[in-house]
Amino acid sequence: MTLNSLTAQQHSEAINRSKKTCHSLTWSVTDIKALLDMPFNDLIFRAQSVHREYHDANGVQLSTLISVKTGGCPEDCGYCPQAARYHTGVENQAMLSTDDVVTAATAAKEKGASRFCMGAAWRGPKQRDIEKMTEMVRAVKALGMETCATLGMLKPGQAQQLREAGLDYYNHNLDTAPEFYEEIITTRQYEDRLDTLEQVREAGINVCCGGIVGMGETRQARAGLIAQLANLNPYPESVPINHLVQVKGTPLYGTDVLDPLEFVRTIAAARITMPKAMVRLSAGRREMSDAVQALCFLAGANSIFYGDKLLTTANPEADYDQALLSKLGLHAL
Ligand code: SAM
Ligand code: DTB
Ligand code: SF4
Repeated sequence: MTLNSLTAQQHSEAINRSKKTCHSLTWSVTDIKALLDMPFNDLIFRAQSVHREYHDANGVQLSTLISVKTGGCPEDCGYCPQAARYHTGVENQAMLSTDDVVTAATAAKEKGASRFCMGAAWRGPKQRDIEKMTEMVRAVKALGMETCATLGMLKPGQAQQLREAGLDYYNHNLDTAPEFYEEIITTRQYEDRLDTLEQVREAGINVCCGGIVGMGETRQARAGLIAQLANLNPYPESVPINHLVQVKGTPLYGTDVLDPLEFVRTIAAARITMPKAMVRLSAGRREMSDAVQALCFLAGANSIFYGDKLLTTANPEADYDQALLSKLGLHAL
């Protein structure tokens, strides 16, 4: 039986079975492609049904990002404005002080963010970087916020040090399907990413892992990305779905822009296949209409990046987002 022919009740029974056995459902790429191929209304209805079974239907979690070390990265990620080899106009900035980070986190908390995510343009942190990061994590945690970091690949022992400092989440994305990956990044392998994710898991840190759509991939490749994420055992607690922000100077600048409804479908597939996860409508919201964002929430997104800036590119102004949430009757979690 294909997923297309599963009734909503059968689907819900399958999920209940998986809850009882504590195993994550395994999803084939074909299953997920079948979801993405569904009539739009059926797909959204199914995603919204799953969403309501597991989550507050009108709650949205707010995470604020800060770039603690900007630009000059040795990697070649084809989407990234911070790669040293592309000329994007991003100014390199040495590591921020813990005081600067605390000031920004305090402001984010006052504006309603519950989580503060610290990003660094590294291939991976060196030991002295980990020492500074643990200091920042401790300081942000002391404000009563959830902490998240995205620092690149981790070496053995580093995740443990971050956990001991109070790190709640580590963000490390698979970015795309394995078969499309080499078109985008050559300086680190898919396996390297899976290895870092395993270390994060083993250290007892929640996993935040997702990808980017709109990089010229096929629908089949979007299904492949979701399958990789959904089949992680257990699947990530937090799944950021980024829409490519096209930055002049990066190789992906000028890529044909994805139909926004394909983005919404990807969110729905993430929600259906990872029912308990927080699905984050991530980069690319500034270029999205309110109506498309509303469809993403209907499809099961229940988290956003909140604050005027992502890492180096613009995000909607906090006041704009507050007005959007209010217009949709959504509340911050
Ligand atoms: N350097 C670390 C790493 O790559 O693991 C951490 C920071 S990196 C900027 C975090 C994630 O941001 C990337 O994995 C990618 O998914 C996302 N990202 C970067 N540039 C983007 C862009 N232009 N549009 C959408 N997402 C982007
Ligand atoms: C994620 O998945 N998206 C965020 C966060 N994790 C670190 C980053 C988006 C970056 C967009 C490009 C920029 O602002 O530099
Ligand atoms: Fe470096 Fe991360 Fe950007 Fe890749 S995504 S170039 S690793 S900062």
